[in-house]
Amino acid sequence: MSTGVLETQSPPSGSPPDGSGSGSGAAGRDNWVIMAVTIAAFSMVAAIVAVGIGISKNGGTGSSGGGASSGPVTVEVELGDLYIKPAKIEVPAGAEVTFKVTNKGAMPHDFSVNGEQGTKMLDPGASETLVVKGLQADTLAWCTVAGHREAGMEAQITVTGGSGGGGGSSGGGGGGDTAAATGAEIDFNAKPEADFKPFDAALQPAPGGTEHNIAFSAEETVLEVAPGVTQEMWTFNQQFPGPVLRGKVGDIFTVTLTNNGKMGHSIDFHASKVAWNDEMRTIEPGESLVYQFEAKHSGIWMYHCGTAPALHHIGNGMFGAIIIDPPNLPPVDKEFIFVQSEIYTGPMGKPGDLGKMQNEEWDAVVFNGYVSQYLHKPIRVEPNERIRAWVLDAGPSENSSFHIVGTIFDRVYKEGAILLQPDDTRGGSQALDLQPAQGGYVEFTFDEVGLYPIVTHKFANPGKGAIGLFQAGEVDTTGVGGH
Ligand SMILES: [Cu+2]
Repeated sequence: MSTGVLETQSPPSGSPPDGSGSGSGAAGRDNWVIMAVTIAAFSMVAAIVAVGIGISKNGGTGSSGGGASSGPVTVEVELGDLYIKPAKIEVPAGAEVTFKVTNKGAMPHDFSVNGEQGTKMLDPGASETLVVKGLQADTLAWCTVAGHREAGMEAQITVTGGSGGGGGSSGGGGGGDTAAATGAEIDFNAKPEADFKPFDAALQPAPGGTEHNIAFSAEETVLEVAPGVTQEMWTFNQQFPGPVLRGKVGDIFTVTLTNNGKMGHSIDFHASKVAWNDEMRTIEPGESLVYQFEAKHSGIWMYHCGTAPALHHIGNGMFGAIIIDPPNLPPVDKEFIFVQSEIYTGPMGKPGDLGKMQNEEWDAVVFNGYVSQYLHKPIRVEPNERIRAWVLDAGPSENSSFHIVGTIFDRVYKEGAILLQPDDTRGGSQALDLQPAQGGYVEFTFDEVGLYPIVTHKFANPGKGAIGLFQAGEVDTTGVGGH
């Protein structure tokens, strides 16, 4: 019965793979970054166009309600994924208003007037009648499920007649951010603070023993995801991505998940074969569950929160990698891990924007949870070392064409199979292609002292943060990305 947490990768507060600090202007690299930034600027124009379309699409849904001058009024309200109909409601000042609210969506929603009076959380198909009396000023109503309001579940309530609009809807609207707009903006040229510590990409070997007992805490954690940009990430053990777990085929993993957060969460290990309705069930704040499985197949697997809407929980950072070593995995000099994912910014310090996630409008694509972190802190290795890089595409929606500029992969493993081995009869490989929730590894050496960019060759994305550097040997890096 071995206990203890598996070795885990550090979050951005861990130590860097190797000090190396800063960098400098190898001329080729500069051109490369200029190219990436140019591409980023171009794609930003595309994003603006897309947002424009989104706004016009969200236009009013017409109004309803409003009846006699100040007699009782009934308003039928439909909740869906993710809208409120009608989006504009008119009621007479001071009237008794009966909202007949029905959830026609596939996920739970509620309807809260001004954050003060509302229905209970309504399961799909459920209805509730809500009576609100004496509204005197314009106000808003919304769904209180995290992210739903930002995604469009907000209705305007206009009060007609009476002493008039103006005034603060009794308390200024309590809910804080009225509209998420476009979320926090990432400056891809900004540099992190001098004491920035990247997520440690160095991967440790699997610990000994065949049984692994692991404590996981599900909770919301405000983290920096780009220089000066914080988001409320939904995390395992306060990390984005979550801890890296490792073992071998036949090992037993016993994971105790405790929900220390403020909303329901769950966990789904792709490395396991267990019943979805048991181990993967959602637990409420304060609850725990034990998720035990035998690792029957090797691979690099995704684990993630699967609570609805899973897109929001994954898009907000609730995932990680578990590596089950293939039998006879050859020794190498160094191993690293890169988990690629997108970031869809919400307002500063708030959760990511579900509406952007639904439209695949990511603001950034990152390796190990932070924009361009290994550009700022290159990963130090030595020439001619054999290096294995494990890669997982966590998505939730974007694929990866993992590539390292200046080398060739001579051994490639993807989704449980060796695709390529070093051999005089075989060629080389330039990119590992992964769809969301797929993983593999590549092996390579660097033949010369110098800098080697790490990218996804889906070239809109390096300019949005999916870029880093390996530094092979002593290189004058004054000025590269750093300080
Ligand atoms: Cu979750």
